[in-house]
Amino acid sequence: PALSIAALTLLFSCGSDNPAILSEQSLIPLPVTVTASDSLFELTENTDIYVPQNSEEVKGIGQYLADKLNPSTGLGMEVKPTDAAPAAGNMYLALTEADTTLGDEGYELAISTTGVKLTAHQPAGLFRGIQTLRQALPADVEKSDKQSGSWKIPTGTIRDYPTYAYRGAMLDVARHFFSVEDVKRYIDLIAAYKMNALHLHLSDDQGWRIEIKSWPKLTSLGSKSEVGGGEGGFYTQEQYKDIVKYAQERYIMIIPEIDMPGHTNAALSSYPELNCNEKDPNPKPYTGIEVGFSTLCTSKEITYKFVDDVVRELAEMTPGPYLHMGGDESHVTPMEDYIPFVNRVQDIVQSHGKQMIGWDEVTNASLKPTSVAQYWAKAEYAQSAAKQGAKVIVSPAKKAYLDMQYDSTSKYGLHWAAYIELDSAYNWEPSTMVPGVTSTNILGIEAPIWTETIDNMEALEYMAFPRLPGLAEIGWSPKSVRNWEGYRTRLGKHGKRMEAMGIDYYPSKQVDWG
Ligand code: TNX
Repeated sequence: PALSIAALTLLFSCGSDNPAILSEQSLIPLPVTVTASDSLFELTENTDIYVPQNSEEVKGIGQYLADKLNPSTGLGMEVKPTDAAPAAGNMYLALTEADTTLGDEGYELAISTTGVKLTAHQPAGLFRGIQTLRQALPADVEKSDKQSGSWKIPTGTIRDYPTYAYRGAMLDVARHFFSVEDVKRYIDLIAAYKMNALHLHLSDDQGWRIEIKSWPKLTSLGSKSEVGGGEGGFYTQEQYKDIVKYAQERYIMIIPEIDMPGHTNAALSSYPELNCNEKDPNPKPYTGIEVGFSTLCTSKEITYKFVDDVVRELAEMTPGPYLHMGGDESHVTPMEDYIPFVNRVQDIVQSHGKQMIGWDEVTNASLKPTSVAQYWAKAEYAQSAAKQGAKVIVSPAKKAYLDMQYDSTSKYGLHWAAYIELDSAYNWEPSTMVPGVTSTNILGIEAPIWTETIDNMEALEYMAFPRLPGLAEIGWSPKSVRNWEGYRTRLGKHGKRMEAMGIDYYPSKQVDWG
């Protein structure tokens, strides 16, 4: 049967970045199900955003939506509490007690000719659904100043929920410091792809980036260096709490990392008593990019006083359940010292009511089932975590490291693990990456970015985009709906949207950017 005249008219009346068919929108991550119908809903001057009367939280989410759409559309949408479904022409956010199958982050987005209805079991689901709604609108909606044009959304219904509970990004603010504003921008970018965790690598050999009131020299001395000799920097506790709140409003948890016992030159040079006083009793600030040369003195009691104070202060200002204690590349800590150290750090973290995450080497110690190992290099460490009943965050350096160069011509980045072009970053599956580490062992995936070679947002975004959206899709979308060819096509159409978002992405030749 031929297309109806109405459908044909619709097909030809819309710009190519906004096809009239919901299932042909370049949605990233791809939803679990998309059922398209062949009409459009148009936002107009009369459109408002209705929210249930009884929920301040949903009202806040409605306001987030209004703040996203109003600058570009100029439609001045208002958030209006109501106790019934609104009249035709509006948008409506609602929570459903009954639809428990949507889980903590799932949503149903129903777009009809009479309006938009977004429903979720939990507020986080509404927030995730709004990200889909943004992508169903023309790309220009992402611009920050008023655009001409009409604001049509293809009709249909999307039911969607994540495959993995944890979908994170990591930002190394130790090698090069990034300001609070930069971190907020990165939070906004990862939120658009439904990620729900930002892991901040807050300390390393080159700098200590978080105020610890009981050990003030960590920042008065230890924050003033970075790779290449720049001025460094740190977050005050107030600034850190502000980042946490900003992330929370986007249903993203902050996971602070203090790396130990290695990667600690900044702490060791601020407090020489944390050294074992053997070869280098008073290390200087470090601005190079070597790894594995520093260690806390694991045999001194003061080291555990230090760890306890740092963990206590971090735990007090971190609402999420996890603290990341590093544990990677401790090449100068003998294994017989490393193991009891990690075990004791794990107890300290637990005594402050948190769960420990560590890089995969921590599986050499005895992990509690509440602890999490972050797989980055060694399959047998991930397997050991699974055997010990601990969960695994999957972030293989050769697939998920956003600081790896795309190819040998990339302006920034390293290539010790691999060159990672878009197809390589996309074409892998967490549950079959390591034999014996399957979905039940996996908490989720993470896309880390180390910043030895990256010292500004443009460079950061160039390395993260467009690989990060693909990694977000691996964590969110079921394996059964994902494939490289389909993703490549969607990503091509998504280029304009990234541009509208002000993202300076890498225009890979693997993609036809249209
Ligand atoms: C290895 S990955 C590290 C980092 C470096 C990174 C550079 C990991 C747990 N440790 O210290 O920054 O390589 O790609």
